[in-house]
Amino acid sequence: MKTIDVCLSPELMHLYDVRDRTVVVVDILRATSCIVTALAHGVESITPIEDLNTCKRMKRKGFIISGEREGKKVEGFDKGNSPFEYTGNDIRGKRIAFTTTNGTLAIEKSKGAKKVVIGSFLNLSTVVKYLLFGENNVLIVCAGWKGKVNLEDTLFAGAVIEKLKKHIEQDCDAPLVAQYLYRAAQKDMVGFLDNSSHVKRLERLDIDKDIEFCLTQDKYQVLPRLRNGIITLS
Ligand code: 3SL
Repeated sequence: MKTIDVCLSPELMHLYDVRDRTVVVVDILRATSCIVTALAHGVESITPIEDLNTCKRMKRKGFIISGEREGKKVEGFDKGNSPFEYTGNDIRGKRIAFTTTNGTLAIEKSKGAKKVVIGSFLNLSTVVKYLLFGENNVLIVCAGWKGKVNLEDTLFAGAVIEKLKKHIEQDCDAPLVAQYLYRAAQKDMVGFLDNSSHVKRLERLDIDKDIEFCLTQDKYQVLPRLRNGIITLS
């Protein structure tokens, strides 16, 4: 039987050998939710970039430059980190260079994996189906917040594990932690996350609608994959 594990923070990546695994990177609030939304709405590709200035320079190469620092759109950037900015016709067929505080870092740290896919609640069932039929062991990499664990990414991991529980063996206790949390939260995820640190941070930016949107399950049936440093659907 295949196995699944959960890396609760990118700081713990050194504990995992990902060379033979499929990695699912998740940053529910809000980077991977934005990536899934953008690709579902016709973006050609997303290039995740760790560093702000490198991302800025991509403008000259014809990219839409986007992302956040401290949750806010960066000065001079075309777009920020709200999924609602990635639903319009203006992004159709475009290439996006994307940098965020935690999400793009988690993607960067996952690059050595056999396969890397992008997960969110928005494409939960599509991710689950892919993992179910894939041959590799699985690692879910939670982006967390500046190296610390967060609730929303752990809940996503729990949701995946709950759906795969009859088909995949858990590697250690982190998947169990995630699964138990998800069971406690699943009936009212928005309420469950009310006291979480990132929801509080985002509330200060007055973007409750982003939080609700990012917790919506199965709005899209897309599977973004990272290949050669670029995320696409093909
Ligand atoms: O850290 C990240 O990658 C972001 O998604 C954070 S925020 O939701 O834009 O604050």
